[in-house]
Amino acid sequence: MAYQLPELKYAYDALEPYIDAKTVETHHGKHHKTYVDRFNAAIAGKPQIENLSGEAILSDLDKVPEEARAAVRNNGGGAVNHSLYWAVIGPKAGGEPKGPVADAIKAAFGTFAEFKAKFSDAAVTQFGSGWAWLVVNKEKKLEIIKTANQDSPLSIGKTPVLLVDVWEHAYYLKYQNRRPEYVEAFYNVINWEKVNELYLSSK
Ligand code: MN3
Repeated sequence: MAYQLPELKYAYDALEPYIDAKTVETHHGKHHKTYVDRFNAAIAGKPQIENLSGEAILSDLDKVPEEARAAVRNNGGGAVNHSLYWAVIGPKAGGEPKGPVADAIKAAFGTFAEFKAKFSDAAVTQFGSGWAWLVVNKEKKLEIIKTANQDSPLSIGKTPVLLVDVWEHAYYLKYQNRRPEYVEAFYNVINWEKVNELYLSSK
């Protein structure tokens, strides 16, 4: 069963003015699609992995035959990370979290403002391409991490509940080199209901 490019649940322009339509169209239809296609090519004909979910494969890269491991790590990461990215953002979103994840954020970081400062710092200071993440760690606590390239927290035993793409392709058309402005705008499109759902299912 090949990995599928998920359809967006909103229009390309639905995240305006925070993320522009052209960026969403290119990011989903070209960048994400390419990761999906290359991921499928990398796992095709490999019985150890080809019927596993993308998440299961990334959670145990040792299972991947060595000659395919780099391609799977990069393109499987690209496929799965972007599917989650589109799911945790949306129109008519943003604001402050509610429910259990809001309580967990307060427990881990003190206040929402402190969480925001730390998450933004991770996103802005990730050198080069990569992601900043809010993850549930092995102790079932929330933690902020960053990863390079398309590396997934799943590969180090952490479950993502929120992520922001800081590859230039995620913001360059609208923000050019102003990554901090993109990161600040990103809070307006976070779908906290979905983040809460991911948090609850991680426990
Ligand atoms: Mn991207």
